[in-house]
Amino acid sequence: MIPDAWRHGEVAVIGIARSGSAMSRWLAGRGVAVYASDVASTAATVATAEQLRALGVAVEIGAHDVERVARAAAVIVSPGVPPDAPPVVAARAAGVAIRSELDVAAAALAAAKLIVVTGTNGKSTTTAIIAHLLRASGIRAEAAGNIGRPLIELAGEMQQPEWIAVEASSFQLHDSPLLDPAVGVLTNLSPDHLDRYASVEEYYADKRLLFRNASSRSVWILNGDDTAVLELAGDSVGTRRLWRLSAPADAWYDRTTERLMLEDTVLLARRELPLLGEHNIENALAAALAARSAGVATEAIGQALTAFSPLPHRLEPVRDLDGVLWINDSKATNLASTVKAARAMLRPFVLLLGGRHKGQPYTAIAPVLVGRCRGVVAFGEAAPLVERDLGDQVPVTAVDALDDAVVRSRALARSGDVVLLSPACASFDAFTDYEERGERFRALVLSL
Ligand code: UMA
Ligand code: ADP
Repeated sequence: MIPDAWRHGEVAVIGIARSGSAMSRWLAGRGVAVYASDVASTAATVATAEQLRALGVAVEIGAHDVERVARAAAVIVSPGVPPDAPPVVAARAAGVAIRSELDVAAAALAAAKLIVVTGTNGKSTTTAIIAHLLRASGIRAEAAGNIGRPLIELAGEMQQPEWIAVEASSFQLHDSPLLDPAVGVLTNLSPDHLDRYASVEEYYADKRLLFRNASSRSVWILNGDDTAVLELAGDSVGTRRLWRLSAPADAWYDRTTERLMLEDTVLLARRELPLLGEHNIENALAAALAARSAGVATEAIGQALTAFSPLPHRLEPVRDLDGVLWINDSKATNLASTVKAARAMLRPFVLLLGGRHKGQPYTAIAPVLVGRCRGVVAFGEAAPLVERDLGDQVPVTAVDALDDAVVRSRALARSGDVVLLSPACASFDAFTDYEERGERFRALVLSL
C-alpha cells in the first residue's frame, strides 16, 4: 500500500488545505516521515500547521523548501497547485515521482470499487446521485474526491466502503498514474480552467487520462450527445454505456412521454425527479447507468431518484420574496454551466454574473439571455469584461461587489421573476471558494 522507498526517505506534501492536510495525516499515521509545505501563511494554514506538527509532520508555511522537495522519495501535490509551481518543477527535474492524493488514496482503497466521475460540469451532482442510489439499495457506499471530501480520508477508516463514487477534476487526473476505476463516467466537455491551461486541448488531455488504465474489465459511461466526450474516449477498451437526451440509448429521455428510461424500462417520470433543468436529467441518467453497473436493480434506481435532495449551491432555491424567486447557483464557475442554468429558467430572470475571470469570453451566453433575461448585474473583477461582452445585447449594470449586486437585483426584478446567481466565474477575487460566495448570497437574500 505504501511503497518501501517512502519509508526510507521523506514524502513531500505540497499544499496543506483539505487535500494536503488529509494526506499528511494519513502518511504520518502510518509512520512515514512527511515534509508538508504551503506558500500561504493565513490563519487557516497556521492552525493546520499546528495540528500536523502535533502528529510529527515537519511543516513549513509561507514558502516551499524547493531543494528539500527535490530530495523527497515522492511528492504528493494538492490539486490547486499548478504544474509550473517551483516545488513541482523542481521535483520533476529531479525525477521524483509526483502523485495526487486521489491516486495514493485509490491505491490504498484496493478493496473498494471505484466509480470515477469527471467532465466539465455536473460532476458533483452525478457523484452525489450515484452514492445516494447505491446507499438506497443497501450498498455500503460513499462519495469523495473533488466533491469536497479528500478520498484519503476514507482510506483511514476502519471499514472500507464497498463502492466509492469519486469526483475527479482534471487537476487530480493529471497526477494519477495508477487510477484504474471499475466504472468511469464522463459527463460533458467544454472550455474551462483557461487560467491554468494554455489551451482547451491541454485541459481535455488531462480529462483523457480517465482512460489511461482502461482494460477489458472497465465500464465507461459516456454522454452520447457530446461528440467531444465520444472523441476523447476514442476506442478505449472496456464496456461502453451511453446516455442521451436526443435519442434512445442505454439510458435516455423520452420527450414524448416525459419519462427517464433505462433501455426499454421506465425509470421515473420527469416530474418525479426533484431537480431543476434538463442538465439534471442528464446527471440522473448518467448516475442510473453507474448504479446499474454496480448491480442496483432498475426499479430501485427509479424509486431512489425520486428521493434525491439537490446539493447546495447548484440551482438551489433560497427564498420567495414578493413573488420573486431567488436561486443560488454559485457552483456555476464556467460559462457552460451558467448557460445550462439560464436555460433551466422558465420565468423572466435577473442574472448575477461575475467574480474572477477564467479566460472565456461571455458573448456565447447572449443568445440564451436575449428576450428572457431582464438584466445582467455584473460584479467583481470580471464586471468590466461582462459589460464589454454583453452590454450591446442585454441591459448590463456593473457594480463592485456581490452585496451591491443583490441590492441592484432587487430593484430590477418584478413579481414573477427569478433572480439567479450563476456567476460563470471563479469566486477567488472576493471569497475563499464558491461555497463561501453562495453562503454570502444566501445570507444577503435572507436579510432582505
Ligand atoms: N499552494 C501552495 N503552493 C502553490 C499553490 C498553492 O502551497 O504553489 C497552497 C495554497 O496556499 C493552499 C493549497 O495549496 O493552501 C491549495 O490547495 P487546493 O487548492 O488543492 O485546495 P484543497 O482545499 O486541498 O482542495 C482540493 C480541491 N481544490 C482544487 O482543486 C482547487 C477541492 O476541489 C477538493 O474538494 C479537495 O481538494 C478535496 O479533494 C475544489 C475545486 O474548486 C472544490 N475544484 C476545482 C473545480 O471543481 O473547478 C477543480
Ligand atoms: P461540477 O462538480 O462539475 O462543477 P456540479 O454538479 O457541482 O458540477 O454543478 C455545477 C454547476 O454546473 C451547476 O450549478 C449547474 O449550473 C451546472 N450543471 C450541472 N450539471 C450539469 C450538466 N450535466 N451539464 C452542464 N451543466 C451542468
